Amino acid sequence: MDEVLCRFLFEGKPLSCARYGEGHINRTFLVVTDSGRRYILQRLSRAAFHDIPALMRNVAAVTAFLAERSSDPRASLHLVPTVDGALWHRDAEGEYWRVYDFIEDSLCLQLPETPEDLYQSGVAFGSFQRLLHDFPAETLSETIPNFHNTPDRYRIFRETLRTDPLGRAASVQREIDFALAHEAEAGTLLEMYARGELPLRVTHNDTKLNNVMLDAKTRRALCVIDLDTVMPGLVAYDFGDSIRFGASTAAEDERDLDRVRLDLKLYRRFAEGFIPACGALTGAERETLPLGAKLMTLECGLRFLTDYLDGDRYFSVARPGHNLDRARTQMKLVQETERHWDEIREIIR
Ligand code: ADP
Ligand code: GN1
Ligand code: MG
Repeated sequence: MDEVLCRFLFEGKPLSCARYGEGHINRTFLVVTDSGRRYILQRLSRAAFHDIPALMRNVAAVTAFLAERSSDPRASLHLVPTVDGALWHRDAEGEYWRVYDFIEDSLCLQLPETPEDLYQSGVAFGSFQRLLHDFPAETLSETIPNFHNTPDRYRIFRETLRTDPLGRAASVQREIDFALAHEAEAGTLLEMYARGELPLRVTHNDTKLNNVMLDAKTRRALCVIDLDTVMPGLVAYDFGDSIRFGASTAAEDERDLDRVRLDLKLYRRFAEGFIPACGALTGAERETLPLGAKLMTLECGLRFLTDYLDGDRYFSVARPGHNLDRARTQMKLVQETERHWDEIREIIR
């Protein structure tokens, strides 16, 4: 680790470096230096990202664009350069590392403590969307091709099911059946887009509550983080992924499914933060938001199940069956969405 730390231009000498946060993709560390400054050091996932230099160029461009549009330095991520003036370091094993200033006096929540917290995350992700409306989208690389292409996620699922590399499929037939029974709807958003009914925007694509920082004192939206998947996309993806994670009554990996329900009060509060903050959405975009939430939940459940079948190679896991537990909560939330569909349509009228 010392070899990595000495490559970055920290203020002061690093005193400690410890694992940090609950992200599923990158390996994140908190670095504290003798000047009292704190930093986030990350080893980027090569399983998730196949062109990390291109990803880092996206992140640099988006953070610079956002920094220009706000006077508050805590309103966007800041990359710390290496001693050679680069934005990332590649070590002898070929791993990629980057450093951000730690966003101080902030909160990062795994579950909203009050509906207001989720409202604020809606404001953060909606504003992010609006601020990037004139970002030159064509300059962004697609860091994970087909990221929210749900039919393509089904294709990968079927392929994994066919090879069943660990022989796990037989033990999860119920979950497999659930996924297959929901396939028909998977392409609806992309079909609308192909018919010219929905505009392409610059979207975040990973709008979990723990990818936004709130101000610790005011609990207001401060900064959107985890910009690795900023790519052209549909607004329903960003709305949907936030609902998937934030409007649930339980954690994404809760094992007791009786505790996993969709909280419509949270659903409404997120929408109240997100929709106005986006600026002008078209009528069709607005109408697709509930479907976006359903499809993002279904897609995420499918991705967790696929990774379980594939031997947990993509998402970080902390226990055996972790990805299966996550897949099950998402499937429960899809059922919940179906059960409450009419009420949800009322919320997004
Ligand atoms: P992953 O892609 O693995 O989710 P993230 O970039 O989301 O990685 O980082 C993981 C966690 O680290 C976040 O959920 C947050 O708690 C924390 N984090 C990341 N960047 C910062 C930052 N600049 N300041 C403070 N905390 C951060
Ligand atoms: C991953 O990186 P993180 O933990 O914020 C994943 C998302 C999933 C999410 C499920 C690049 O998000 O797509 O929805 O886990 N990110 C990537 O919790 O695959
Ligand atoms: Mg994250």
